[in-house]
Amino acid sequence: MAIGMTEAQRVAFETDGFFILEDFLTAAETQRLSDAADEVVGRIQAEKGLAPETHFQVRNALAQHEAFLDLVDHPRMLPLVVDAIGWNIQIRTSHLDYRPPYPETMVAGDVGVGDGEDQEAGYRNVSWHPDLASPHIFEGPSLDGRLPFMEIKVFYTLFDMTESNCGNLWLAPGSFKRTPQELKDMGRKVPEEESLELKLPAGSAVLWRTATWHCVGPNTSNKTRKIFHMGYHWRWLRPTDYIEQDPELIERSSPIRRQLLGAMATGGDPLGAESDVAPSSQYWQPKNPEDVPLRAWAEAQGKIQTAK
Ligand SMILES: O=C(O)CCC(=O)C(=O)O
Repeated sequence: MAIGMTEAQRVAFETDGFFILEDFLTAAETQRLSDAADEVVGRIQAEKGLAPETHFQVRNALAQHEAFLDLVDHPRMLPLVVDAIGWNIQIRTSHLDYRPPYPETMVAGDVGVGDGEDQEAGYRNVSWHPDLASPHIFEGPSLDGRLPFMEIKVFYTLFDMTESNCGNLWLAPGSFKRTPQELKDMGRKVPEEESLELKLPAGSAVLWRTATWHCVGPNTSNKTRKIFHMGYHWRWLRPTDYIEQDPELIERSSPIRRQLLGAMATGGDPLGAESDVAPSSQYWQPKNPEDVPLRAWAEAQGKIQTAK
């Protein structure tokens, strides 16, 4: 039973692989996140001596600013996340992408093909791809060559992305049901009629299956692309951005946030109560309900919904 998702959103998620929530964040939330992006980027630029026009991405960005951390369990997004992927979850990755306008003389390649000066200049992630399909991850044996459902991300726009060619995220609706091989065979060119350039106001959100083919368009506008992705996957997979989050961060987090940050309840042994003779990863089949407080939360939400 859905605790947050409408029937139309469920159908879009199953059919297209995503649904869009325009103006999801309040103006104050968007401003706080946009300011946080500037602050974090400014700090990293200063620390690393990067020029202001450098494009870069910050991973495990949730640990860089409280505003980003607060997106982990955003009260209006969490029900949608749990409806999409369940309660036995944690953060796989959180990333901020900061992409200043291209230099005026730069000639962008075809959208998502990775053949232009922008690609050569290191503007990463422009090419069409599904996530998790590299030879190291899931290009192993599979029943029919398709990717299993492994994760979702929530994409947040922290700048006005309503125009074309301002570093828009492109998605190919329904492509999570197609094989990565098919995309390769297409020369990584997705026909216009099979793709969608997202044009969204600041503060919008998109909940999407990351097996959906996606790419980032060029930024030939005069504004900086500032966006955030929060990725959720199952606790029995391994995160990419961290092994363990900072103990101080875990210590001051609520139980649900702790779970999402990949931690056990305080004092819990990750290998269970009989770890000496019968170790059993509590990331697989948690015995202590305190290790997965999101379950009780989801059940309580369900009851509240039913009672209405
Ligand atoms: O920056 C973006 O919006 C997309 C990034 C991306 O393609 C990825 O992380 O796989």
